[in-house]
Amino acid sequence: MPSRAKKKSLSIIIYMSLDTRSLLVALRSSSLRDELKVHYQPIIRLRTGTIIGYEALLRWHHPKLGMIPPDIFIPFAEQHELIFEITQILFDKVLRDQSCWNHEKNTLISLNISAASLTSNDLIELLKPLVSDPEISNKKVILEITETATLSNPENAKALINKLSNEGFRFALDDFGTGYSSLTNLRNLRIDEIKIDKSFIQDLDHQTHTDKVLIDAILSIAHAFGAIVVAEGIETEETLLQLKSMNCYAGQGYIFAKPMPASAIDDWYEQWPAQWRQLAHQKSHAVI
Ligand code: G
Ligand code: G
Ligand code: MN
Repeated sequence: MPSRAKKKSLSIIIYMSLDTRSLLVALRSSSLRDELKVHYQPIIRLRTGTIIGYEALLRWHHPKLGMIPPDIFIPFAEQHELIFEITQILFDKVLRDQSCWNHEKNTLISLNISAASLTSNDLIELLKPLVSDPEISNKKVILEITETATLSNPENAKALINKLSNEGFRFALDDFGTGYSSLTNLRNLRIDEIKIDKSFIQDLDHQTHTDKVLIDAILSIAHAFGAIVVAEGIETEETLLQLKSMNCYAGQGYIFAKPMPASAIDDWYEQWPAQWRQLAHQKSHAVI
């Protein structure tokens, strides 16, 4: 079973075992703010090993319900109109975390934006305090959107994206290739970055030719639109090597780092040059 499907079914099992009333109470609780943590995963330029930025990912550990994955609680919060509060908590924490890491203040920060937030001007209000901080300017923020987000209200989404693009925010199409409207979105929206879904990436080393052909096609399309490409879910050296040989611009995945708390980033950063050298060295062996 592809890992995405495996993860989805695990999420469904967690969801089935959760009592939705308890989940709703937990989401409305005042302790939610303390329970939600933001983890960060580096995004790496594949040719040079340069750190381009970090994707912020929410983690929720509830004292009684345990770990609840974002692909369970985000859609649930959207259904119950609690997503605004969660996005607010995310932005507050990202802002606070900026003081935690001491290196390369210029790297980009990628934030996942849920469908519901894209249809309202509240998003602009939420972003204001984040980008009025001297450490974070509009140009540093990439808003990752999924196809479902743009589908639910295409005209509103387009207007909001245009407005924010004019203010310097950049947009990434997340999970590219898994929805019904990838190309329509590219045509209609101002997209700066395409994130190839990990289901395409993870089968790259042991699948038929198909995924390679698809990734090549996505790279050409992105190039034509002037968007950069980030491959998600790189786990093995073989995959990394393939993507580099295809001139894929950037990637993220467990081979570089798992999502980590802000307090761990400086330590990871310290050892990164050595880790990259080792990966590059293995590459030269593999080529020979
Ligand atoms: O980190 P993980 O693989 O468990 O994330 C699962 C899904 O949850 C991903 O699709 C990711 O985009 C989404 N997700 C993680 N953090 C956030 C967040 O802060 N906001 C939104 N809207 N989605 C998030
Ligand atoms: O949908 P979105 O792209 O936002 O999801 C990103 C999620 O993918 C992160 O939450 C992270 O937990 C997960 N992820 C990141 N790198 C890897 C990887 O190498 N393998 C797998 N299986 N998941 C990953
Ligand atoms: Mn994402």
